[in-house]
Amino acid sequence: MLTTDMINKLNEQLNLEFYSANLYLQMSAWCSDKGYEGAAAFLKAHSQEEMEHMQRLFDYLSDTGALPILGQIAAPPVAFNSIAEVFTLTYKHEQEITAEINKLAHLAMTTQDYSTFNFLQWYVAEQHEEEKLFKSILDKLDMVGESGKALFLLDKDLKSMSAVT
Ligand code: OFO
Repeated sequence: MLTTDMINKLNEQLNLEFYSANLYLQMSAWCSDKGYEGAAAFLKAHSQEEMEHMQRLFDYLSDTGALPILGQIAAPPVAFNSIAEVFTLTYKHEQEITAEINKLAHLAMTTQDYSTFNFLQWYVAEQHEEEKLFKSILDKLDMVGESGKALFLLDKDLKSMSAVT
């Protein structure tokens, strides 16, 4: 049995995961529009992963007898200055999500809600992977620079990564 506070906070996270999915899907549309088909495929695949993050929270709430509530989801940005800006924002966004998951884990621990604490461990591990993944893309961008040729190669690389994210 979850506390009302925990139910509210898990629902907030559920909606945040929806936002992440929309953000990456919108970024995917921008990339596709600019001809970065690899980046578009990568972000689209990642958007689907975010929907799975949302679904896990939905199921956990439901399975513990609470009501998942789908609220209003903020509109993501639609225009970006460059592919570097897109991936700088994704990394920043993942860091923000990690901070939210950490807050949730802290609440679960300090209220002795060990079931939720255990449930959240999957997200703790996942955020570690997500930050690592997005940081690796930023590192590659730093390494190759932003010439047309460099971006073409990075885009090809992202295409191959889209199959494994
Ligand atoms: Fe990208 O981890 Fe969920 O939001």
